[in-house]
Amino acid sequence: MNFEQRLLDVTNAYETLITRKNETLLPGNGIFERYKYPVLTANHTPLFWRYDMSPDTNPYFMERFGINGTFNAGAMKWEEKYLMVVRVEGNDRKSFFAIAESPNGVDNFRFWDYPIVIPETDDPDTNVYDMRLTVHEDGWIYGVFCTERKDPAAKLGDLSSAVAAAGIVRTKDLKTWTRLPDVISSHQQRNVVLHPEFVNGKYALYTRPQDGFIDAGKGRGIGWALTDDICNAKIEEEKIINFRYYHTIKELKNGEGPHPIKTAKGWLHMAHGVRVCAAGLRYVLYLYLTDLENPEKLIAEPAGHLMAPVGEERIGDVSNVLFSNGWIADEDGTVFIYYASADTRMHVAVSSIDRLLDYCINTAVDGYRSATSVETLTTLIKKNRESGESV
Ligand code: M1P
Repeated sequence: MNFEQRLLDVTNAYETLITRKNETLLPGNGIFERYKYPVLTANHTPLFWRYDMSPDTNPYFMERFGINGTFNAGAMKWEEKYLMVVRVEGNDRKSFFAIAESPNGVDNFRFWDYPIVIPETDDPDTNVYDMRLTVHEDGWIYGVFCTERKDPAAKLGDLSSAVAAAGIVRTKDLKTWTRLPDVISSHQQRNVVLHPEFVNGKYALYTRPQDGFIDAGKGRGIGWALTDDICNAKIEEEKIINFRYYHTIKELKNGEGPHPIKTAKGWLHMAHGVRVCAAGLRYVLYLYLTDLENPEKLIAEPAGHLMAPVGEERIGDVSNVLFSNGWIADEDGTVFIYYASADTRMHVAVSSIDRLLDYCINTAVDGYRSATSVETLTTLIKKNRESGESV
């Protein structure tokens, strides 16, 4: 095998992939538009991460550091570029964070040269993932992520049980990140998100209390907690603001996505809901709206999911999963929803604040019974039939 030829072939394939123009999939459902191609895959990671580029030490030009997936990315706008802080997972199953940027938000994402260095605490993290970015009104950019460590109480021979907690880093330049102490909580925590504004002079956190590493257990949904000091964050009083319900898309568990977007009609939230079925866990995305003055007060929640996995999105390392912890609202109201499929790759869907609010406010709520769904549908059919507007 010829080193030079492989280098050329692999480089050409990489450049073709990275510069491929993305295409909107029309007509869509009117609420958002999906795009044809994933915006990030393992193959988008730089060749100089995966290959030793020297013919002397890598004569076969083979991968030396395999990348398994690029998913669950936080997102923000930075110097007119669309940025994702991506969960990159190596073939060794360890996740780390790396930034990828695009000039337009839908294609041409390129990784920065180096991954983010997350300083460790005295209790080193085994795995870190799913960072939510918050540009807080205190002037810092925060990254709140899940830090996972082996369960010290695991039985002998149990090499799976783990403990999840919320880690926090902050930065002003996205290059140097300072680690703050992990959030103190009496529960395991994942999907902790920092609200961008002070509430009653305090930092506000969206939480997800869980009894075990996977199970929400008695945790009844997405929580809300205030803390005085983000440098010693503590979840004391935790109020559930978005509940799980029997026979819904979130009967097993749910979790806040990125921090909510502030709109004229309230805080617009995206979250994931999980149910269990014969095929395993099914993760979908849903929206809800809370009050502008009291972000913990629910004011609207359409029934069911906004997005569920379709086509290729259904397949991957953890099939049947859509997960989102990043979105960007442009000044003109365009919303870029960055979502991962099957713990494998990143996609984008585009909508607008107006459309997402319309969806949130004017879609019927869940009546929790088949009969109430039939009532909702019948009302719509009658309206269309009687107005003569149906085709
Ligand atoms: O594998 C699906 C998801 O499982 C977990 O989600 P949750 O926090 O709701 O339990 C996380 O590990 C997430 O990263 C992953 O995508």
